[in-house]
Parts: sequence; C-alpha cells; structure tokens
Amino acid sequence: NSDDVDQVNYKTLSRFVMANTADQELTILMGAIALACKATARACRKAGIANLFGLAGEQNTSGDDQKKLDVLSNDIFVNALLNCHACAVLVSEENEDPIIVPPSMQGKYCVAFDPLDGSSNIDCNVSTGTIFGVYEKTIPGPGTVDDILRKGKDLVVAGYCMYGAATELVICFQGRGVHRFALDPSIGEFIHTHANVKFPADGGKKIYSANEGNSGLWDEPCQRAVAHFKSGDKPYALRYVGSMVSDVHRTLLYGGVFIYPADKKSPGGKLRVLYEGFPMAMIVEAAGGVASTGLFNGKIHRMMDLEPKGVHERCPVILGSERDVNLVLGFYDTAA
Ligand code: AHM
Ligand code: MG
Repeated sequence: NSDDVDQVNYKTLSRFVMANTADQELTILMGAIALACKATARACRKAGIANLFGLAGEQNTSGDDQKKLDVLSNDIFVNALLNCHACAVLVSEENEDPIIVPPSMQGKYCVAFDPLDGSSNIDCNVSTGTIFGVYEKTIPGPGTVDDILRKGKDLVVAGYCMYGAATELVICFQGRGVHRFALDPSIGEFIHTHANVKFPADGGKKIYSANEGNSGLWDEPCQRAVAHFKSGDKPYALRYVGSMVSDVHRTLLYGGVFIYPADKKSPGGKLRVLYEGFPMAMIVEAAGGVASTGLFNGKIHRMMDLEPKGVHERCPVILGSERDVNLVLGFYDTAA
C-alpha cells in the first residue's frame, strides 16, 4: 500500500531541489537553509527547557528588543549560509549592515532573511517562522549591497518555514509553483507533501487578517474595506495570529486577505520589503493570488515591482486571494 511506498521512497526536499535545478550550488544552498530551519525548529521546541525564552538584552536595527531566540536563530542562519560557500551577500533583519561573505567562502547567491519572524509570539509558544528570498549575483566580483537591492520578481527562490504544530517549509522557484514540505522529525528530513499549491479557486473562506487595533490610524480605503468585510448578514471572519508566516500560510490555504497597511505611526508600513514583502509576494502570485502595496508613494504598486533602496526598507502589504485583494484595492479607486 501507499504507506509502505512512503517508507522506502522518501520524497525529500533535496530530491525535489535536484529535480528542479541543474545548479549544484543552489542545491547546496537549499540544504543549508533546510538545516538552519531544522535547527531553529528544534530551538523553538526546546525553548522552555533550554531557558531560551526572554530577552537577549540587545536591540536590533529597528530598535526592537531582541529575544534570545531571535539572536540564536540569526546565528544559526548566518553560520549555515556562510559555511555552505554558496553565498556572496547576506541580509538579515537582525543585522543592521549586509554581511559581505569573505572571498574564500564566496558563492554566487545572495540571501535576505528574517530568521525568526513574529517576535511578539516567541515567548508564549505561538507559531513563528523564517522568511527568505534568494537572488543570484549578476555583477561580477566581490559581493556588494547592490547584488541584493533588486526587485522581487528577480528572486530565484522565495520561501518560508513555519514553526507551528508541525514545522513546514513552503518554497517557490522563480515564480513557478508553490510547494509544501513537512518536517518528519523521526528522520530529520523535509518531505514533499503538496505540489503546485493554489489559492482556493473561488477566493476561499471569507477571512480578513489585520491588526485592527490600528485601524483608526489607517488610510480611509483600508478602513472602508474592513468596514465592508464586517457589514451585512454574512460578515467575514477575522483571524490574526500576529506572525506574518502563519497569517499568510492560512490565507494561502483557506483564502481571504492579509493586510498590514501604512498607518499614521508608520507611514511606510511595518513589514520589510526584502525579507518579508518580496518572498511572500512571489509565493502568493505563484499560487494565483495578488500581492499589492495599496496606495504607497502616490501609486498602487505590484509588490514585486518595488525597487528597494535600503536593505531594511518597509512597505504596506495587501495580499491574498484575487477576490479579496481586488475588493480592498477597489476602495482606492472610489476614494475621493
Ligand atoms: P517582527 O519582524 O519584529 O517579528 O515583526 C513582524 C511581524 C509580522 O510577523 C507580523 O505580521 C507583524 O509583525 C505583526 O505586527 P503587529 O504586532 O503590529 O500586529
Ligand atoms: Mg520580521
């Protein structure tokens, strides 16, 4: 039976990667990312026992207090990526400056990542995740920041790993198809569970996901969109974890819309273009959804077309099923 087949014929991540690229360096890089995800998953699972909850006593680039697990997961990712010899430039949410890989260890890929996203959920054992985007270097010579300040549509790989009830890795190669892998802890391997994931065809469940506590500070179209979701006899459900990976993952599988708009406190939005916006935008579009910024710097942008000028730049985020993202964007058209 199929269970027996599954126990002799493992559809591992490395097997999938080898079948989807002839580039051995990319295969090695994906191995390093998978290793770092597994090590981070283990750290999250053991955090209570290993005294890993709480603050590390430092602040990151945004002035946020760093948690012990933020620091540990960042060290895990930086070490794995440096030592796989496949990278030239690394950008992490937790490091103010890009890390330029020394020539003796340099490869041709550049990785932007948020090692442990969803900081506010770390200490109460709610799902967190890693988000990453991989570019291939196009300019010859040592790595520079220009190798990674690129549009989202140039990504070679977009992915996230969710540290939830199960550890799940979702990846997309060059916008082609979205694939889900679940960590089988008994063999320590990511196993391919779902190919070519798509949003539910009809837009799926009617769910909106936003930190509505900030709604008084949003622009008027977002306020009206959410008022619309709540109106009538069959209002939308509100679901908001507060970890982007979990909120986007649910949106992808069930449908609906995730919004983190600009607000009066943060006029550029909260989420980061390179390692939050772009990878999620590529995955969402490849799954048949829409990823937009809403009105941002005078115009509504397809998120993947943004051209970041700084590695920690932010943007507003409206993403999800075509039905619901277009519904939100429609309120910009009708704005006076
Ligand atoms: P972080 O990188 O400091 O964890 O912030 C990003 C997180 C996202 O995961 C999530 O979508 C958002 O911040 C939640 O923000 P808020 O707490 O303002 O709702
Ligand atoms: Mg983050």
